[in-house]
Order: sequence, then C-alpha cells, then structure tokens
Amino acid sequence: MAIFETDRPKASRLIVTGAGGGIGTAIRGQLDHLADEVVLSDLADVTVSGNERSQPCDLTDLESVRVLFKGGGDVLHFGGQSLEAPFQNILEANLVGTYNLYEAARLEGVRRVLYASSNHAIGFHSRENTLDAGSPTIPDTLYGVSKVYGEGLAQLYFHKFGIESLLLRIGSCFPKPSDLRQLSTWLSYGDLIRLIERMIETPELGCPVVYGASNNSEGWWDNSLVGFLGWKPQDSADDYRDELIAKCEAPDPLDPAVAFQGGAFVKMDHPGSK
Ligand code: NAI
Ligand code: 15L
Repeated sequence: MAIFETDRPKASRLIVTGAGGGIGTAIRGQLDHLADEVVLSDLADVTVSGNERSQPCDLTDLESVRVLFKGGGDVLHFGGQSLEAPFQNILEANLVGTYNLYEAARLEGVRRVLYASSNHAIGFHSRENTLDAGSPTIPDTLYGVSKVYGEGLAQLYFHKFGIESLLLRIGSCFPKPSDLRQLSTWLSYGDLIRLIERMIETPELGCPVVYGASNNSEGWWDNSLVGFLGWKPQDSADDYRDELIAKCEAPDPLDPAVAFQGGAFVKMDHPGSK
C-alpha cells in the first residue's frame, strides 16, 4: 500500500523515451497492440508509423517531461546515457533525467514505468555467482551507479506514490550476440517485447527487479522470484554459440573482463577528475 495512494487506471497510451536509440528503434513499430496511442520521444523527432506519434523532449527539462506525460499512460524509459561517460553527462541524462521522469510521472498520473536498468548495476559480481532479484548491487562504473540510483528512485515512487515499475537489469540487447560474454547476457528484441506485454498486462506489478536475458543456457541470472509475471523468454544465444566460438579468441580466466559479470566495463578508464 502506497503512502499517498492515487488512482492510476490501465493506460490507453504508451510513451517511449529514448525511442531514437538502439532499443527504441528496434522495438518501435511493434508496440501498436499494447495501447491506443504510442508516443515516441527522444531529443529529436523520430519516424512514426501506425498509431505512433513523435514528441521530442529533453529529459533534463522537467516541464517538457510533464508535457510529454500529460494525461498519464505507461512509460518505457529507454532514454539517457547508455555507456560510461564523464560524470557531468551521467548527472544530466541519468540522474536529473530519471528524477524528472519519476517526478513528472507522479504529477501527471503515469501508471507504470519500465525502467531500463543495466547489468552494470551488478557488474562487479563474479561470473561464478548466480544472481536473483535479492542479490546486492555492485556497480562497475559511474554509469552502473546511475542505474542503481534510478532503481532507488523507482522504489521510492512505488512505496510512496504507488507508481509501479519493472526494474529491468538488461544484459546485452542487440540484434544478435556478438561476443562470448553475450552467450550469457544476450536479450533478443522479441523477448524484450514479450516482457513489455507481460508488464502491461500483469494485474499487480509492484516494483520487481527482472534480469533482462533470453533463454541462454550459459546465463548467470535467475528470474524465479518474478515468476508471477509469466515471462518466458523464447530466444537463446545458444543458437549463435558455434559461430561465436569460431570467431572469438579463447577467453583468459584471469582477465577481470572475463572474471566479472560486467565484462569490459569493470576495467574501463575511470572518467573522474584529474
Ligand atoms: P542508446 O544510447 O542507443 O539510446 C539512448 C537514447 O536516449 C538516444 O537515442 C539518446 O538520444 C536518448 N537521450 C539521451 N539523453 C537524452 C535526454 N537528455 N533527453 C532525451 N533523450 C535522451 O541506448 P540503448 O542501447 O537503446 O539503451 C536504451 C536504455 O537501455 C538505456 O538507458 C541503456 O542504459 C539501457 N540498457 C541498454 C542495454 C543494451 O544492451 N542496449 C543494456 C543495459 C541497459
Ligand atoms: C549496457 O548497459 C549498455 O547500455 C550496452 O550498450 C551494452 O554495453 C550492455 O550494457 C552490455 O553489458 O553488453
């Protein structure tokens, strides 16, 4: 029970931030069955089809985000800084941007948010550990820290204001796996869309952590605590295993990028002050 309960009816509108990015571009055009209207938003206009409409918005500007969310709806939040970067970039796009997103959601009556968190929120876990929704976060970058912060904001806005969020710690969401690590972390676009469908249809979502990976036999993440969602990934990086083994160098187990789940992010240059 939220402290300040508000009435948030099932949405007839789905709003997608970051609609011009890699994931947004891959999934737009495939969301029309989920709402009467799909609003695609990024810094600039994006191409639309069917029941889609484009509405540019800079997430760092609260008033613009309020205009975007006016009338409420469900939100897929893919907009922001998606890789390690200087702190100022992380601050604006992910810390300020995600605060504005939840604050505008509260003020404009948004029902649910898919928050695109990342495996880099848990990147310093050893690959020998299987993680579930209760595992502690150990971010591997400033970027990963910003994802932990976003998960915290989502939890605050759920427990205080009843805005539900699916905290999706995405592994590697690309057209196909491109290296040996992605045999564990790959999430297909089809499985992502199937999860979005479950997020919208599940009667009581709450604020669960979900690991975003397809049905990969080499996976490190256990989603059994969120079985109530009924999400069954159907694709698998296993189908690309032979191709990847033939083209990639054998991994060195002593390399931190191989020992830890975050891969190369754990040893990226730290973009701190000199
Ligand atoms: P991307 O970098 O391709 O797209 C991000 C989009 O956000 C861009 O189109 C950019 O213009 C927009 N954006 C940046 N700052 C903005 C601002 N101030 N206002 C409005 N829009 C802004 O990223 P991608 O790969 O599509 O990922 C989407 C989300 O999923 C990101 O939050 C990323 O951190 C997360 N994620 C993605 C993974 C993947 O494998 N693709 C893995 C883990 C997390
Ligand atoms: C992420 O969080 C990034 O946004 C994406 O570009 C990939 O690097 C992904 O993680 C990954 O770990 O493969």
